[in-house]
Amino acid sequence: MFFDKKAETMPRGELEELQLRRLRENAAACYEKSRLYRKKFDDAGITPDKITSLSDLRHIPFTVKDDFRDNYPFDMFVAPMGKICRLHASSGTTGKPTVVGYTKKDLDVWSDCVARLIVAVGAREEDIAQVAFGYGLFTGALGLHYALEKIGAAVIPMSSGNTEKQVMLMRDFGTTVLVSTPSYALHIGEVAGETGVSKDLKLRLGLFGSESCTVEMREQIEKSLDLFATDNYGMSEVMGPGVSGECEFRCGLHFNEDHFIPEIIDPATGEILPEGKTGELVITTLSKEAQPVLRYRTRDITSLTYEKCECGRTHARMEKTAGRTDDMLKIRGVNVFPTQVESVIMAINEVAPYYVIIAERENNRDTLEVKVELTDGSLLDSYARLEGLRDKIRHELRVTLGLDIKVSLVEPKSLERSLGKAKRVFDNRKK
Ligand code: DLL
Repeated sequence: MFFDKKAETMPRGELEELQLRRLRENAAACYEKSRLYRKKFDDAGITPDKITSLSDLRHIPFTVKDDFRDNYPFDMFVAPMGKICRLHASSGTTGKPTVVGYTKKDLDVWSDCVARLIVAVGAREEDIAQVAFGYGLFTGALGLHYALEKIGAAVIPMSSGNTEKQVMLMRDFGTTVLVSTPSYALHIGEVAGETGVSKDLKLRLGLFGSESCTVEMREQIEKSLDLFATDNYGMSEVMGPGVSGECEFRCGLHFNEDHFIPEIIDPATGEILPEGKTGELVITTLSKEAQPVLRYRTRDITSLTYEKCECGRTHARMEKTAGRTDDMLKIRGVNVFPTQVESVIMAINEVAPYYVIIAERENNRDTLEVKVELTDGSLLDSYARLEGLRDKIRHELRVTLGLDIKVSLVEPKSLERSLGKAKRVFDNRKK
C-alpha cells in the first residue's frame, strides 16, 4: 500500500531531475540567507550556480552537529521567525541542545513523509495507534502523531512511561498499533506478560524507531507482543522521523528520496563510497524551508542500495544501521558495536534481552564487561551451571568479536528498563 504512489514509485530519471532542481534551489537559499552556509561555500571556493548535476553535491562542505550547537538557538534558520510555527530540540548528553524549526509547509511535508512510511508497513485508517514515545521537544511523538492522524487512524497520545497503565489502556482501547522505541516495546511486552494481559491485546503492528535494534531483538519483541515489528529512521537535525523506513518486505529502509539525498562516506576521510559499501550516512534535505541542511554527517553506520524493491518503490534503501560512530567502542584495537553484542546475547536462551556494556581502563589496558540478566534466577545458586553459562557466552562473544570479554550474569529484572532510547553502553574510559 502507498500513501503517495506517484512520488514513491517515480522513475529514477524523473526523481533525479526533481532532486537536482530542489538541490539547486536549496543551495541558493542557504547561500543567500545563512551566514554559516555562505561561509562554508566561500571557504570551499564554490557558489550554488556551480551545482549543475547531482554529483556536484560532493563539492559542498559537510554540516556537523557542532554547527547546530555553535549557532544555537536559531542561527541555522533561513526562514524569518514569523514563518516558523514549531520548534523541537534534541537533548544531547553534553552541551546545548540542537534546535530545529519548521514552517507550516515543513510540518505538512513532515507528516506526509512519516505517513508514507507507516502506510508502507500496513498502518490504516481503521487502526487505533498508541504513541508511547515521550511527547515534548523530542520529534518522535509528534512526528508519528500527526502522520497517524493524517492517514485517519485513531491516535492515543499516551507518551512513554506509566507502563502498567499503558498496558491497561492498550487492552481496554483495543490498540492495534504500538509506536515506541524497540527497547521500550520490549519492556511493555514484559509488563503485559507480568500483569497477565498479553492474551487480551489486539496489537498487530509495531512502528519502532529512534534506536538500533537487531533482527534477533525484533523477533523477541514480536513474540512477546504478537505483532509485526517494523523499523523507521530519522533524526531531528534534518526533520525527525520520516527520513527512511521499511516496507512490508523489511529488506532495508526506503528513503523519502524526493525530500532527502543520502550519501555514504568513509568516516575517516570523508570520501564518498560506492553503492553497497558500509560507511557513515550523510543527508541533504531538499524541501525544508525553515532550516535546510546540506550534507549533514549523521554518524550512523549503514550502506545504500538503489535496486528496485519488490514493493515497487524506486527510492534508495539503507541497511538497518549497525550503530553510531560515537557508540562504537575501540577495545585493544578492535571495533565493537553494541549491536554485535546484542546479536550474541539474543541467541542464548538462558539470558534475557537486557544487557549493558561497560568499558574501563585498568593498568593502561582497555577492558570490556557485558552484564546480562538471567531468565531464571535460581541459576545463581548453582556455581557450576553459572560458570558453564558464563563460559558459553564468553566463547560466543570471542568468536564474534575476536575479543576476550568479561561476562557478568545478574539477577532477573535487576537492570534498568528503558522508557525511551536505551542507554546500554557505559564508556568509563572517558571519565
Ligand atoms: O530519534 C527521530 C526518530 C524518532 C526516528 C522516532 C524514528 C522514530 P534524534 O533524537 O535526533 O531523532 O536521534 C537521531 O537516533 O542519528 C540514529 O543514531 C538514531 N536512530 C533514529 N532512528 C533509528 C533507527 C530521532 N530506526 C538518532 N535505527 C539517529 C537506528 C536510529 N537508529
